[in-house]
Amino acid sequence: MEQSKRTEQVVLSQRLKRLIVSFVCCLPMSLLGLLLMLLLLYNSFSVFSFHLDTIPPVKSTLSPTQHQILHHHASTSLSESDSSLLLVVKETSLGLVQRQNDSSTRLERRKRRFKRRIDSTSAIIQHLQVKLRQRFKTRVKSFLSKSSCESLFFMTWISSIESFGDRERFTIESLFKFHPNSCLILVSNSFDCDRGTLILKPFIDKGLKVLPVKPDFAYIFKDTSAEKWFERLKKGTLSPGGIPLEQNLSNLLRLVLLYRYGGIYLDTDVIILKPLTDLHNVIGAQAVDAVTRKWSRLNNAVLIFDKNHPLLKRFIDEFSRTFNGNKWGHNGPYLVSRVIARINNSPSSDLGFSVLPPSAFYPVDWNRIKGFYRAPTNETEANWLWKRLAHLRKNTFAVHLWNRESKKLRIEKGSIIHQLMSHSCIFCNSSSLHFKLKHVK
Ligand SMILES: *[C@@H]1O[C@H](CO)[C@@H](O)[C@H](O)[C@H]1NC(C)=O
Ligand SMILES: *[C@@H]1O[C@H](CO)[C@@H](O)[C@H](O)[C@H]1NC(C)=O
Ligand SMILES: *[C@@H]1O[C@H](CO)[C@@H](O)[C@H](O)[C@H]1NC(C)=O
Ligand SMILES: CC(=O)N[C@H]1CO[C@H](CO)[C@@H](O)[C@@H]1O
Repeated sequence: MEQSKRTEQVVLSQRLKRLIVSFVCCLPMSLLGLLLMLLLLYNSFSVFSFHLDTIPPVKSTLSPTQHQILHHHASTSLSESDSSLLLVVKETSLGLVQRQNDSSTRLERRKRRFKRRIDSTSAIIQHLQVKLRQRFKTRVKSFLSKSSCESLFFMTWISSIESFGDRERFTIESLFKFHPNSCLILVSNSFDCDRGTLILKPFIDKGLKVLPVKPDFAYIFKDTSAEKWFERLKKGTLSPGGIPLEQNLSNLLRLVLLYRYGGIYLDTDVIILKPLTDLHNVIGAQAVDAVTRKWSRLNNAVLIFDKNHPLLKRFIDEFSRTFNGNKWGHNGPYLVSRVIARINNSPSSDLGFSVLPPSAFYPVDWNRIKGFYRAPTNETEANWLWKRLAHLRKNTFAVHLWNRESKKLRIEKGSIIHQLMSHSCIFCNSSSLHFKLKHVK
């Protein structure tokens, strides 16, 4: 009897463990908190009702059968809910029952059993927290060791999975089109779930190597100046500013990921046009001065750097030092421009990197991107389009689509974007196209 109950408990705690794992992995922290709170509430109610049921009979002398019932009743109502947080309530209720000190040894035993369960449950939760923290590190490590990666790509998605659309998926498609033997680590708080797996399934089915993984910021930022910045942010001594934090975290995350692992970072609104594997330690200019022909603004949508590159360290230091969550671009494109302008002004420093011209990654400015989505309407426009296309094919590695500037634009058949997508697709069924893409070899 006792034996079978114990095995039952083991099974129960194992089931609980699995349940918690599956929940914790897929829920944002706030939801998790709410869930635990609800459980707590539910539990306190169940304990309350247990009192009402059982205390009156205790006052009178109990027959053995009633005893059985009480015992049974108590143990089921108590084993129904499991969580270390809830057990505080149970202990108090147990004290009340014990005051009746009818069958006190049995209650003693039960109390010990609960105590064991408290310990085992909190151990599970502690273990889980450690596991969650180690998950990023170990998963990335095992992914990299078991896949032989010709090159390593990073993308970040610190946003809901629902907002990861067709265009974002196409960035992955174009990346693998020209780097079929590379690896992609998709650092995302929302991708590490069923729905994310579904989006990535076609790629994985094709044997392409992609790992969606939740960021462990404490681990990723460790031993960089970002660590202190993150600490301050967590403690609330740093104002996150009026702007959503996601983009700013993404601005920092890309720098630190490359610093830690080295590789190629891509924004999720980029179409790759050719292999990037010959590029090392490069950043792209998005604009050049019309007179001096020198760059006037750099961008951080595409970054290719070796591990531990000193320029990345400068970027990270600058981020931690000057973060301002209220100014658009301050921690992103303006940051990289600021840092490199400073380096160029001190001629003694050679950090070993190149600035590529806008044609490399930003061949079209954000305020002209519309033209790339339109089909030509007359011969003049058609001629312009073919010339532009030939130039792109020759000089451009990737086209940045400027996020919101083009998000709602409809891709017209025959437009530049249509032609580029036809050339860079693997599945060629992008739903942002209202017609079928023809596969171009
Ligand atoms: C209840 O327990 C106390 C001490 O634990 C004992 O002194 C008392 O006699 C018990 N009462 C009954 C009714 O058994
Ligand atoms: C495109 O094709 C892939 C692979 O066949 C499929 O998994 C995916 O659902 C398709 N997407 C659309 C939008 O049709
Ligand atoms: C072609 O169309 C554009 C815009 O629709 C117009 O501005 C341009 O004048 C046209 N050119 C010719 C030669 O018709
Ligand atoms: C300082 C800084 O770059 N803040 C950025 C935070 O993210 C928002 C977008 O969500 C940007 O607009 C801000 O520029």
